[in-house]
Amino acid sequence: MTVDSIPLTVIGGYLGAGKTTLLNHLLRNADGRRIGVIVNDFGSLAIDADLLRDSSDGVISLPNGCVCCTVGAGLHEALRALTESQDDLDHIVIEASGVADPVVAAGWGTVPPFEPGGVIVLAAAESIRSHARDKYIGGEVARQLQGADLVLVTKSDLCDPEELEAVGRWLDEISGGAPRVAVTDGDVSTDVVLGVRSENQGATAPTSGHTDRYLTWSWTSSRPVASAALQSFLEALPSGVLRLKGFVALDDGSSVLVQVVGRTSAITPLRERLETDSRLVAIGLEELLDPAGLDRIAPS
Ligand SMILES: Nc1nc2c(ncn2[C@@H]2O[C@H](COP(=O)(O)OP(=O)(O)O)[C@@H](O)[C@H]2O)c(=O)[nH]1
Ligand SMILES: [Mg+2]
Ligand SMILES: [Zn+2]
Repeated sequence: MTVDSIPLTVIGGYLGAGKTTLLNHLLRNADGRRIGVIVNDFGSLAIDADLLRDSSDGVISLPNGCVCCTVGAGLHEALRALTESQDDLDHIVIEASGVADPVVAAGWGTVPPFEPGGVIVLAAAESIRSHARDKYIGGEVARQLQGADLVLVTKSDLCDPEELEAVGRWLDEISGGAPRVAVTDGDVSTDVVLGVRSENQGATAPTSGHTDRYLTWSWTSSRPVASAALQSFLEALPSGVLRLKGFVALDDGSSVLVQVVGRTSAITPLRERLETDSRLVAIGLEELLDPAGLDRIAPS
């Protein structure tokens, strides 16, 4: 019996670009496809995997490092675990961490029975150009876009049409003319995303040491948090926090999802599930993030 090969699609894009939102949309619109998912969270708490488990059973978490370098080898184990638990998978999708080079992650994963799917790179319309100009992170952001087989311009709802057009032209230049689609809240056809097949094949070496530049901070608590304390914490967040996310159990018995991307934060009630414990994870550049400072302002 021959085993059919399984396409492996990698979703990349900088911290907060909308990768998990897109993946959730794909899983909820799978139309009968059996999709296995591997989520690489840079921090130690697997927040995204939990968000995706509400939409799919086949989710494996690869936390605590970056899939293009430090946990690259762990990807093989995760792939094996997925195919062993589900022998009829049609497709595998990897959400790379926001700092990963998705082309390198795709190279790691392309071993039989897997074949290259596409490298899909998300670019948040309202921030991608300033990120690319940033002296600390610009190189990573550009590298991600240069490897894209398809660029999805996310958060297009936050830009006016002229701005969107200018971002589009800029993206075409940096991505070398990769096809580009604008999306809002991950709303794009599953066929379009999973139908992409990569032209770059084979392994590529990661840029050594890029993860050393980032620090993560995590916080857990079994004590319910007052809503006002959560608000004050978010307002006091230092600018060194590039991204923060997690679940918080409030003292009124409800639970919320907390999302911070740059200067934007959102608190959303969790309806599908109640958390008894709170857990937050943050990431920032080593030079600019002070974990002890975050410990001091964290809700008590
Ligand atoms: N306005 C807007 N927000 C979005 C869109 N897509 C995602 N977000 C929000 O951006 C934040 C980060 O999204 P997430 O999918 O977790 O990004 P990831 O870090 O790349 O996985 C969340 O608060 C999302 O609700 C979009 O198209 N428009
Ligand atoms: Mg994510
Ligand atoms: Zn890496």
